[in-house]
Amino acid sequence: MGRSLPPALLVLLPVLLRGGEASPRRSPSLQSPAGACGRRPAVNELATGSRIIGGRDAPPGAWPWQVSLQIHHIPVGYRHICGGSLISHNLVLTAAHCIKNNRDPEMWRVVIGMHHLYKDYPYTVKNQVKDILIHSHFELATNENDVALFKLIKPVKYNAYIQPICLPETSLLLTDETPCYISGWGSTKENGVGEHILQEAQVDIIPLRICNKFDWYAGAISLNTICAGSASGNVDSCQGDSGGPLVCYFPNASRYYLLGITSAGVGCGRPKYPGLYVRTANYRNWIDSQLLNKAISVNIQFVLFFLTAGRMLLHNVL
Ligand code: 4AZ
Repeated sequence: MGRSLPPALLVLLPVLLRGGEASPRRSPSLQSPAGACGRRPAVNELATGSRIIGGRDAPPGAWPWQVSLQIHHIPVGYRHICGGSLISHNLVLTAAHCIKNNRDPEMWRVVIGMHHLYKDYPYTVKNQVKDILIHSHFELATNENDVALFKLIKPVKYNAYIQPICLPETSLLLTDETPCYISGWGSTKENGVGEHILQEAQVDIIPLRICNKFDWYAGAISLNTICAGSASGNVDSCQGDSGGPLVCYFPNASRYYLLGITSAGVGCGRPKYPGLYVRTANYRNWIDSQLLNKAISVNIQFVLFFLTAGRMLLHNVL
């Protein structure tokens, strides 16, 4: 005669089979095309302007996906280390090299909706970090696959100063007229100090055939990288801007997309050595798979927990 399952386990069975709340039943894709991303509710006009290095103070709310990644130092408190981009309520995309000295999520915090690094605004959110996911093929020596995700402990609510950036599909087509921008609190000159007010600058996207010329980067730049800045070097990102966004505005969608992650470069503001940005579109699969892996591992933990609980229950009942 077969044994019937105890009622507690019967109640839990549908949850077990479905995988629990922690498991998304649909694909883990972050953003629906109609979802809120890439918009700047606090700033109506399209950013224009000056051509970080060669930048200017950004108006408050101009780059609502820009975050500051900070590490706690005793006794000074939190210090800005790198930039990052909010891509959903609880995920920030950044550069893996930002985490090279400290992989412990407890040492970090993410500050979102900020303008001046040392001023608090009513809309600013300071969030602790639950998990840091680094690309498994990240190479510190070459900065290859310089991509990482910070998962926040508490999902952040969007407001006019806190918005996610859209992630590009490979199909996004850039033209010479597509306006692209960088932003960050990094140095305004090589070996300089960081800025307190968020800086912005319009950059040119420089084709790889130019960027790889023998007197530029001499063939060292791969298809996973975007070169951006200016040939003369008067517009560039620098130390402290790393991990932050390179975004472009697509009028057909009326949205900004995260084309790149500030990653590296030879010095800052040097002619023929523009800034190097991780080509985000090439990492869509990695980002989605990270979320899927996490969902599966949470699911397995969930199933194991209830199997153990079920066995204990059976043991006690029979
Ligand atoms: C850095 O050290 C860094 N000029 C960021 C950007 C660039 C160079 C260095 C690009 O974080």
